[in-house]
Amino acid sequence: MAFHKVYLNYQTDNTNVKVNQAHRTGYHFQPKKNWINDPNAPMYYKGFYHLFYQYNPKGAVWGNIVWAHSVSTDMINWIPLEPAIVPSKPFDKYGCWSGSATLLPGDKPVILYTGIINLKPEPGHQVQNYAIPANYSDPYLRKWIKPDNNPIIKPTHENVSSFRDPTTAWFNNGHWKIIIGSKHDHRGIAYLYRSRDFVKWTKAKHPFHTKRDTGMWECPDFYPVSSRGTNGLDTSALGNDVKYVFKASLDMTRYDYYTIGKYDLIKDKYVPDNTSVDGWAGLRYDYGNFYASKTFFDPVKKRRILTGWANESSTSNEDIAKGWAGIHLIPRKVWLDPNENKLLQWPIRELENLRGQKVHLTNVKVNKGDAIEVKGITAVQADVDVTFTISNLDKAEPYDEKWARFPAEDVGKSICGIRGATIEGGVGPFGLLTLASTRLQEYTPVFLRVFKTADKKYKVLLCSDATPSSLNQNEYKPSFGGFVDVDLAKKKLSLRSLIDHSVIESFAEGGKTIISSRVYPTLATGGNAHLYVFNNGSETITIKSLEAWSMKTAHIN
Ligand code: DQQ
Repeated sequence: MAFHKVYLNYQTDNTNVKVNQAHRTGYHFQPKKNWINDPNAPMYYKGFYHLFYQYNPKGAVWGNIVWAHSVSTDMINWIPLEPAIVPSKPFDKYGCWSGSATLLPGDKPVILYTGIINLKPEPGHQVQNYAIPANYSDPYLRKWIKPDNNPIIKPTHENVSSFRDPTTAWFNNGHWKIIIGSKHDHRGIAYLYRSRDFVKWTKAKHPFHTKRDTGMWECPDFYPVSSRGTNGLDTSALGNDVKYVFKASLDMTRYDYYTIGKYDLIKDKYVPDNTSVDGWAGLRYDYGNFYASKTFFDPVKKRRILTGWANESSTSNEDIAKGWAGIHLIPRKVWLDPNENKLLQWPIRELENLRGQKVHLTNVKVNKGDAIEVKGITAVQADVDVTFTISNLDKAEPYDEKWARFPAEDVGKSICGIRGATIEGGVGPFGLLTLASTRLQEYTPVFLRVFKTADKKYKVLLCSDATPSSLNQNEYKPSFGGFVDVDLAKKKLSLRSLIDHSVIESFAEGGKTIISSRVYPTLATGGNAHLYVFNNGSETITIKSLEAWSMKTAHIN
């Protein structure tokens, strides 16, 4: 379970290690070398998108954490800048951990972040600090000042090592408000703090939200979404057509969970809807490798953008040998599904500017046992979007009602893992064999499987299974899965996969269910990688339409 590990010990400087580029991505965000984790303080300022991120300047495992900084005009191509916030003061001497940006009136950015003031108790004594730009007229915001009145928030409870990751602030009733992730025993907690001036903060009497048995809540996020259309809202937005999203990154599972709910302005509390399960049997942004994400409102295109971190699934020794670890997934636009029970997510349109050579297939039948190669694109670095039609659903396998109560981890392990891409079904498994070697010694299948309940309702499962992805025995190769909330009346299902050397991001049904997998093929690399459409279900399916593009390499850092 390599990507669940956090390495607390500092790694010695390995800047002389030769960086192995074989599994580096071509269009995903990553620095030239070394370790990265959480995205921090994404924002738009004076013509540039800013991204800060947790970075170890000295090696490919977690440690020596600073806020590295890049800017972009399209969130796909990035220009690296000097780290913006590095440990230097008593209030952040042992680390500058995650945080967020808020734009104060007059377009004045301020960053809140967690400082580590003592290595004991592990993983460190945590306080909250602020930082402001040294020069507001610099659109690159190169230099940041950490005023001497820091820290501005200290833990008031005994749990000083579980008090971190302040959110973007929102404003109402004369106060700025933020939440900070924490826990008490096994109870996950988001503490609410209020301030009139952004410097003096007071803890609210009641937590903003809390849930038993969920452990430490890292990187909480809270934001409004519109129930009318796909536009995003400013974080302070209120109104009748507004619902709210609360996300916690659960340290116990290392996945991001969210609920849709209401914001009770009288009690200043978040209340999840009864259609949203709170906790680790609940909704996930991504049913694969995706953690410590953050959103922000993009005022240029009036959308809310979500970015998350995907850790490696390789061993830390392999990471040290290759000289880097961690990528960010492609930023996604997020908005509320019209039925208001979940979010929809889609890669930002700017990504499409990297599309090159294209192939287009229509109305191709895929019979049981077929694997049809999609030729004419660079399969190792591609974007593929396919719509399948199914003429008959009668052969769908029976759905087991106990699956409805499975947390996503069990859906992946116990359904996708056991009924893999090669296990014959009725309707499905069908989908894509990505990063496949010539004789299929290696491939990562991304596939759909249709089940039928006792009362004749259909359930669709999306799987992304790393088990056959690599001949290398050392890697963590999980089977990931998530059900897709879709009405099969039209007998149509869509799947889009972004394939990039060691990552596959797959979006079912226009972004209802998403799975990101990290894989490390030994044969299916570079020009030796192939892409197939396959079907191992007894029911023939049809590729109604398939568009696939070679993706150009982005200019990243
Ligand atoms: N990563 C940061 C913490 C956060 C964790 C440290 C989540 O602030 O809780 O690098 O990955």
